[in-house]
Amino acid sequence: MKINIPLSEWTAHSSLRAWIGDAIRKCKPKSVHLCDGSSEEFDKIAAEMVKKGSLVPLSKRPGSFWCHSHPDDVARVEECTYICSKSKEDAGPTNHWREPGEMKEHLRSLFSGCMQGRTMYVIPYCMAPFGSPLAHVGVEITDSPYVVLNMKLMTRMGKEALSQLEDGEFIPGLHSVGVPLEEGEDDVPWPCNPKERIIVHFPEEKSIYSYGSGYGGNALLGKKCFALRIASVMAKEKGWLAEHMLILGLTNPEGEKKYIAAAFPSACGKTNLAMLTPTLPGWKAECVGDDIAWMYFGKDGRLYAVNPEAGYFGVAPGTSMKTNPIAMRTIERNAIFTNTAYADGDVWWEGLSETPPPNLINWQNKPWDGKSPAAHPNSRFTVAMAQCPALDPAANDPAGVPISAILFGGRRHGVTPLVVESLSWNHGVFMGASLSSESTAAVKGEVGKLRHDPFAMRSFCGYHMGDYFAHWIEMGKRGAASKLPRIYSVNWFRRDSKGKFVWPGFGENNRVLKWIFERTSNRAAANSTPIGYLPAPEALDLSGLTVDLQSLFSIDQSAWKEETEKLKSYFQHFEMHFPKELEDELQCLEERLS
Ligand code: SAT
Ligand code: MN
Repeated sequence: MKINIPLSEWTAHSSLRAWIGDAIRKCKPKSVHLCDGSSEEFDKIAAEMVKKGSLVPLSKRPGSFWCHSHPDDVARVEECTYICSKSKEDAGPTNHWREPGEMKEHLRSLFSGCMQGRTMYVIPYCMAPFGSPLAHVGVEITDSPYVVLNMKLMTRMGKEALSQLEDGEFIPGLHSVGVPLEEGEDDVPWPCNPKERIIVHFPEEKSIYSYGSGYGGNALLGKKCFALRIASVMAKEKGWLAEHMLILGLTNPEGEKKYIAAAFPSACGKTNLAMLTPTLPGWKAECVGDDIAWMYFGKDGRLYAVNPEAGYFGVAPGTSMKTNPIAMRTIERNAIFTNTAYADGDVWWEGLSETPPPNLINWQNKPWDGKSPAAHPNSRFTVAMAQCPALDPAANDPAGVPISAILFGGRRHGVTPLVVESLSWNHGVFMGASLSSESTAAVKGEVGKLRHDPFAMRSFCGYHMGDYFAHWIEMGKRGAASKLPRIYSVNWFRRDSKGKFVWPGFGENNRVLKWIFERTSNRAAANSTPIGYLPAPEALDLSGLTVDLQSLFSIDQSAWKEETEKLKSYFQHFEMHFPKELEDELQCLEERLS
């Protein structure tokens, strides 16, 4: 077995060395590469992948590559994602569970010899800015060079992360595509093993195992596995929050700046909102993060947020100079495109331009038939946030940014209005718990089906969701009451009777954010309704825009009564774990509606 540098030279950390040694004995790779995170390393691995046919360099985008996956490895797989806490009760009703000992046995047999004929890469990475009170180091062992390249773009990866670790604790993540190679056997461009696919978390020992998939959140273990599922457990234990939220800085024409965090399910426009181009004169928006926020209360009693990631894994289809010019400029170079279409040295996807370029190759590397989607609906770009022209100056600040407002949003064609302000912290927590959204292509399965997605964390909470709600209630008591962020429910996706979107969205969301911005300084008017505070007429800046306010804000009493009935039966899943405070909120809502 070949190794690029002796393990003892790479790290002095004894339990890290022991874990790597165990993984080598178990997985039996042909060679081992201990990563340093340098650009030379990135270039070398990318060149090897190009030679093998796994990546195609893009002549029109410097430093960028196109890549297409196996047709059955295109999204997160919730049905094979497990939280293996000691007791089943602790995983709660939103997670799949198996007894940890039994699962360990299964994993032992899966991983045994699984890297034969392949290189094992060892990737140290740091989630959150170096020196942040929330910064944590993870180490991912993988046999996928694609994962190494993506982790380099998405996280603070390499030597510096390793030196941050010193002799401290790290989150181990073992990943394999699950396709050992016989001596002399040829590899395929995208090895994966959909039949044996499994993603497992042990919340007590804080470890991650992923087998059989090479795609996105299944394989880039720093993202959903660590920064959400494992981190949510750490946050509960230590009194902070790990959330599926973007973080955005907003400056008004007078130069006053505030930060907003917003939770939306996967593929519901987080990246677009995080990179918003304001349409109102004099407003400026800057991006701290587009997917995950780690938040804690500072000594001053305010809630602070850091983005644990250092890059974006954004949905490509629909991204264009019209919808998200900031993202378009971010991905002009040094980006990896997975499952988009390809033509003449560049990538293409539905919505990028009105007419597709000639000689288009679809996401499965076949000439496009002109009918089926050319790019997979969950095709993605991976890019370092350092390239974002609207990167917030505080994006790398170890202390994070103070949060003035928290938004919860779903994709709903009816019922929930454009924007509602909660009556209190607990009512806001109730809004988060009540979130439902129509399903998207980010998850394997049916698209467009309404499902409960509390806090947009349905797939990402590493423990009992009822206890998670209670943790949010508790957190409200930790901050200074007058400094707690206000909480809002938003819905950009309401449709009229003909099925057309009523709200233009994208940059025009600036108008909703302006109202929220001013509300948090008590400068904008609101009307009290049974479901919360709605903007008073005139308080929402609609200058130069014609929209049907009635369709955006109407509260259909009977639809809301039905909604509360559905919530009541959904919340029963959480049994004794469902906090009393939220029961009270539900009851008060029912009373206000009657
Ligand atoms: O989980 S992924 O990182 O593949 C994307 C998402 O679903 O948010
Ligand atoms: Mn996400």
